[in-house]
Amino acid sequence: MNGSDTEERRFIMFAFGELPILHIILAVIASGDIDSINATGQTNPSESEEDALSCGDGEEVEERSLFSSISRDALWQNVTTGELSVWILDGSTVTEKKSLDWRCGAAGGCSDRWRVVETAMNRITWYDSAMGLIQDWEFDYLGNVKAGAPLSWTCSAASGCAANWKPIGILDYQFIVCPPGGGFCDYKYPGGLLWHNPISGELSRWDTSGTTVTSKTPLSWRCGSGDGCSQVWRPLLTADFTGDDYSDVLWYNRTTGVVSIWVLGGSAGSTVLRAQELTWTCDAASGCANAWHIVGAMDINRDGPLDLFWHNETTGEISAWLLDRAGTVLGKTALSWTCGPGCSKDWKLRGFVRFPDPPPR
Ligand SMILES: [Ca+2]
Ligand SMILES: [Ca+2]
Repeated sequence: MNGSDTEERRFIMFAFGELPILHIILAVIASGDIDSINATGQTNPSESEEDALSCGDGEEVEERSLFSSISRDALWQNVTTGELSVWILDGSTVTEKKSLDWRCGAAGGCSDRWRVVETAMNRITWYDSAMGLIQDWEFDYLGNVKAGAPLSWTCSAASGCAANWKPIGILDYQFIVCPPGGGFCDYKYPGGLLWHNPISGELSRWDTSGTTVTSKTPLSWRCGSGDGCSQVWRPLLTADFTGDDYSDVLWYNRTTGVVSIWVLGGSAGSTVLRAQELTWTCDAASGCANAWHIVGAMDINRDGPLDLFWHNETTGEISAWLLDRAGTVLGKTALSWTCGPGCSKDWKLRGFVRFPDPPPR
């Protein structure tokens, strides 16, 4: 990002900050498709709710690294009941849990269709592979959820797209405006969404402006089945591990246990500059890869670089590898609460969010 981009985006942000932007968003919420991920049927918040949620002048957060460090709470989904619950974290200490008022579970078929692609701040990005929709939920300090409009492009089963392409994560979050009273934050805006085709090996970023997809750009490297890459490597998530505001792609080879980060850059954030391996591994031979799986990235020790989180569903432990920006694992730390067999059967850790603070009294 260069200086002129920064200024332009800041201008756009403040211009929108003076408008009742959520009214605009709510006016274009798609109708029927939201029902499938909204067990309470609240597809259309009342006018009074819209008023309460409108963004006014806000706090500006522009650094991706800061953005990452403030997504600090753990989001859980109960795949049976659909409940969404957030562990509020103070460092590695879980202080309490809070619930969202919408659900997505097996009842009604929601969790069969919709899966979480990304979590960040007070936002959950879902993908419905049947209809091909990418759609956000946002929640406020009370856990009240509203759905945004879906992206303008889809990747559906009917078109054949969903059989070949998988969404990996959001790219290049830039600006966030949060109202001072703890309402919904406004994003200016995810720069894109990364897809992977494990057959052809292509990775493609949809470049987005708001919820409009403006173009698509292939990454400069591939990982497909022809050379055996996609049989052993899985792209698990996108996040900025190097602290340069460009999202990177995290890959895991559970056989060898190697975790590798494709460091992205270039003018469009689509050039793979290098692959950076972490200094610790979690392989199959030692039993590690069977016991542990990667659940997200978040800066738990507040030193800037993101840390990589793993969940052991047998012991219940949720443990982070503490990273620097060169891929060195400096140590590990575990959350104070666990989710073992009685819990992990139904509850899945989907990533990290920031539960908004309540308004000042
Ligand atoms: Ca980066
Ligand atoms: Ca850290």
